[in-house]
Amino acid sequence: MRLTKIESYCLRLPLVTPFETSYGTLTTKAFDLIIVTDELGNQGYGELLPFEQPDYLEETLATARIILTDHLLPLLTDRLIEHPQKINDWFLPVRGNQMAKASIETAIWDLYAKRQGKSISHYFKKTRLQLPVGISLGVETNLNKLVTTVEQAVAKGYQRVKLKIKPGYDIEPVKRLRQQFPQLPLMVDANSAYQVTDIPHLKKLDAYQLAMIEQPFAVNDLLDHRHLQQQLATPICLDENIRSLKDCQLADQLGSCRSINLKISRVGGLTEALKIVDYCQQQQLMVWLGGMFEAGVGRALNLHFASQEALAFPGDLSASERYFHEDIITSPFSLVDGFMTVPTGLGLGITLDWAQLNKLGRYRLLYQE
Ligand code: OSB
Ligand code: MG
Repeated sequence: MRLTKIESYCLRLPLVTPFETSYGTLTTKAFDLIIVTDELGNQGYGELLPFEQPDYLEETLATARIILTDHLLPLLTDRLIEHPQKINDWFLPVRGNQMAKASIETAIWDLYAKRQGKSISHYFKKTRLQLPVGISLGVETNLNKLVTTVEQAVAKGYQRVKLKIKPGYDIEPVKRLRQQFPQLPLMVDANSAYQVTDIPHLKKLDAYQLAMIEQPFAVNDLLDHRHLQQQLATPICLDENIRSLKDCQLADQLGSCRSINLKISRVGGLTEALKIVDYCQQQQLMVWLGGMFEAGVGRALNLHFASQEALAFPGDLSASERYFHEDIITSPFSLVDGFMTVPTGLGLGITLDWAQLNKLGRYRLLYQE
């Protein structure tokens, strides 16, 4: 197949509740919807997901747009695309910038699946149709409010809770939640807020049966994580560190973690994400699906991907209404009786809400044959 047209809609969706992490507060998710069209008129969709600030990773939405239009699209537009697995190799001349790469790579996977008359799940192993999911909660220093929020999440059917922590807000909220919810699968995520000198403090978290501690140290560190993991019973999970299969292998072989938060966008797309799942299975390294506040298109992809039995641990994959009042697809995803349902149908199995896109989005034509 050939790409004949590439378009985007730039969107800004206000979050239902502001989300505070160790590095800042997010109130709006800005992202682009990428639409690719082939010579037969089929379309594929992907989301361009970096945040506007370079505070989670180096990429920002603005830098990713430039990388996409000026550097990635020229590597694609003259090509005959036999299989989306090839795209990663074509993008090799462009270093890093995984989220820019993933936006178009995932859109082409959707297009490819539709052309083949398949659901995107067809290309994954051992998929389920109903998934238990988790919820990621921001910093809430009022611990009574935090308990109420967790009660509500559990009542809605979320089967695992992740709490953002930072220095000065860690042991106390965890202790309180453990007292109130002795059996709840609970974990914490520090988004790189700690330093190696905090190891004695972080070891105190071992007392609370956490499923894991996500990314305590710097985004490019593996040695401090290894050092901590050697002294900690609780598994360390790496997020920001893992941008590729190589990163995953290195972290695993160094003993820097026992779990991987896998985000398709952070590793440059589906082809790489699938390789990481294979590796983790071979090595019996735990892997589960993280999130980037995806809207309907990214969330649909996440649902298909997380439905693989290999990703059994409930992901940061919540109902659409937990994030947004409005979405860009006609049937946003909900949580029913503690489960989310993977869409069926061709490709991602979703229908874009064109009225919403035209109301909320700013259209850009990126390429036309
Ligand atoms: O570290 O996983 C993270 C949100 C924004 C930035 C980074 C992270 C997160 C989350 C929530 O934890 C993800 C989600 O629910 O989509
Ligand atoms: Mg994280």
